[in-house]
Amino acid sequence: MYKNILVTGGAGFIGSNFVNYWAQNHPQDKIIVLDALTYAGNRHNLANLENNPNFSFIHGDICDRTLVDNILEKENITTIAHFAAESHVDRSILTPSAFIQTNVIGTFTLLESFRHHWAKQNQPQEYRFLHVSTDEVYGSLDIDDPAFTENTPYAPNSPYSASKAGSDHLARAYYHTYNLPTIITNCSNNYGAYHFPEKLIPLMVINILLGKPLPVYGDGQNIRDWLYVKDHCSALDAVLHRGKTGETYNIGGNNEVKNIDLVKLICQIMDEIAPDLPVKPSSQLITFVKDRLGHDRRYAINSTKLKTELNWQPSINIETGLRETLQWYVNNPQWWQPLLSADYQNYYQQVYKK
Ligand code: NAD
Ligand code: TDX
Repeated sequence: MYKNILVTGGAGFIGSNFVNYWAQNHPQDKIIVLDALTYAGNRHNLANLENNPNFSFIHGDICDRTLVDNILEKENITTIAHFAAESHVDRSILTPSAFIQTNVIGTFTLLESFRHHWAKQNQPQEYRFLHVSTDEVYGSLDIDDPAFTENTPYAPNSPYSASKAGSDHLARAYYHTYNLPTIITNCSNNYGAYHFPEKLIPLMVINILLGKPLPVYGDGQNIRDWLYVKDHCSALDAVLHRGKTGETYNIGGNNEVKNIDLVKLICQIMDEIAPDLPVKPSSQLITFVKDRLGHDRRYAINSTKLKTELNWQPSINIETGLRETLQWYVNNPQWWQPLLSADYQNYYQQVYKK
């Protein structure tokens, strides 16, 4: 059966990669993007689809219940893929309230609206509410701890991860209480094209191109499990088509890397692929700076469940995916240059000039 799929946050990093992926792999499905176009939303990410008759874009807020009700009814939505969120940990430390509003109240609004819509259609079994979440809800691992599984207790440590944990609990409760067909995914750190400059990888790449310092927090020994964004999209495809409602699926890249090693690898690849760098070797720009407050030491995802039950695994390792990603930033300065706005500079000053 064809889907009418509402993608919230579809103009952001992962959301836009997902929309582009979905249009390519499921061209008969209708895609409706709902996005508030915050600083992190960018319509250019969806430029390829502007003339696609099965794609439409609605500029609006997921907290607007009337708007969401109207979209679900008018577009006869069968599936929600919910990406919209405030997503940056450093911003959640500076201004947590937006995280509670969008991540908790926004998710609640969508769940309520979808519940009523689903009930009006006599509770079709094939409807889905896919709640896209993060490994950060599980807290921080020590170096020898086993990776997070779906049964790891929640222990969020930042306002961001606490707000995502709250939204996960709501999605879970709506299945348990109303039998609403929700599925939760908890994914590790993504990287790829259209990643907003504030996040580690694009920030390092852009600063190398501009000859600016590369700020590594604390001792640089924190570990993240990196997943290529297109592999995240294929995992969500597997979950939407073959996943069981009421379940949680962990999605990871099986690519644990220390921040400092990742930054050095980025420098090495950039020295090879980028012509005329202002500072070369670019590793000279690495600068250790004050640590992030409450900085989680290590994340690692065990995605055995996804592998064994849904036959999914990542297709690309970090070296290959990183090379492709870095080349994309080198080739597309017209995408990232306008994002380094006065507002962004102001944010940058607040985080890095403490
Ligand atoms: P992002 O910040 O790049 O994009 C968020 C998008 O949501 C933007 O387009 C923004 O305009 C939109 N948005 C924000 N508030 C909104 C609102 N109130 N109403 C409508 N739209 C709104 O985020 P991302 O990195 O693409 O992350 C997408 C989702 O995946 C998030 O839920 C995040 O928690 C989760 N996630 C991200 C990662 C990662 O590494 N980036 C890893 C795991 C999970
Ligand atoms: O300037 C920096 N220097 C630095 O050392 C920045 C921006 C980050 N870091 C460190 C902090 C983290 O240990 O790099 C690591 C990665 O940082 P981010 O890119 O900010 O990602 P993280 O905090 O791990 O969260 C990301 O992955 C999980 C996404 O932003 C979240 O939305 C997702 O849920």
